[in-house]
Amino acid sequence: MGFPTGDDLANAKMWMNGKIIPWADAKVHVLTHALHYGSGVFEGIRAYATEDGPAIFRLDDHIERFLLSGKVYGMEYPHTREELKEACMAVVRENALASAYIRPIAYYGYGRLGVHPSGLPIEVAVGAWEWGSYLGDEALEKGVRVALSPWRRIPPDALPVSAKACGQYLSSILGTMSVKKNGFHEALFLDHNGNVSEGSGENIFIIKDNVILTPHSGSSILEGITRDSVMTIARDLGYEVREKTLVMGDVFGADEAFFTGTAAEVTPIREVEYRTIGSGEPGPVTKEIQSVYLDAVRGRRPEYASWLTHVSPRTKTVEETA
Ligand code: PPE
Repeated sequence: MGFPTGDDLANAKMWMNGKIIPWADAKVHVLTHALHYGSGVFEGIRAYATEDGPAIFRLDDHIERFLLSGKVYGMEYPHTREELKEACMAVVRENALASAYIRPIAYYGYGRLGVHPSGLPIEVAVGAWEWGSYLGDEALEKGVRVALSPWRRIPPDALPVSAKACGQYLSSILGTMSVKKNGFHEALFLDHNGNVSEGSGENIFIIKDNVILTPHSGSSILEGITRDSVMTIARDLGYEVREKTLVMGDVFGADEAFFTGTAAEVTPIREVEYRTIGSGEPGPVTKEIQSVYLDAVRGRRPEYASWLTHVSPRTKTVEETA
């Protein structure tokens, strides 16, 4: 199943404000605050098929970031951490998904307009569907072609970049629209100082002389959970990993480069701004890290088992048991 459409809708389910509801009923009013001002926060989480059924990757960390993002924008969710985790499991279970992309969102709802959001309801919803390769069918295997966004990343003194807020994706939208029109798979952003920042929905890593480098948190990046997982995996494999300021010259001179993100997983970068990275093929270090990551998320690496939350089977209601 791709993004649920047509026939899928007949049975697809969403979690909204504490209840499982039909997909088609998960609606908002056009005068919802978040639609006008981008006043929402969200998460992207993946569940993978494992030998023991679907398991959600780093669920606790995603829910933690979801709560922190909300806190930045003054949203007190009317749900506990445990209820939010259960909501993520419920959408996988209720849609009978073997693997899934899970999208929690919280936003200022309908009440009145005007920028200041006081007194507005906080709506929380979670959807799930199967989402294959984010940057194209052959992206994981063959790598992607990247161009620079003509728009720079939002500086950290303009918006708190550690919060995953809806409004800041306008920057990502402008960047991808610009580079996709020219046939590239993804946009790479510079920060307000002209240093390398991140992709429209991914963090970037480069490899030079077997050392793995990635922009540090001061370069207007969302500190990705996949980025963190990959740093752990790389160090466990014996590589030196450094977070530092990177400039475009570092990217052009790299032996290898790749993107990380929940949706993009570990995607090799084969070209940036018409320049081949390394040999132009996904490099050996990238492939090694990608392979461990894709195994870890599927429960094939016992050392990373604590990153997985297995989706428990639905407990039957009293009526169903009777
Ligand atoms: N930077 C940005 C701007 C970003 O959106 C993401 C995730 C990351 C870095 C990587 O973060 P993490 O997923 O925690 O490793 N982007 C999400 C949304 C993509 C979308 O198009 O929507 C995602 O990967 O789910």
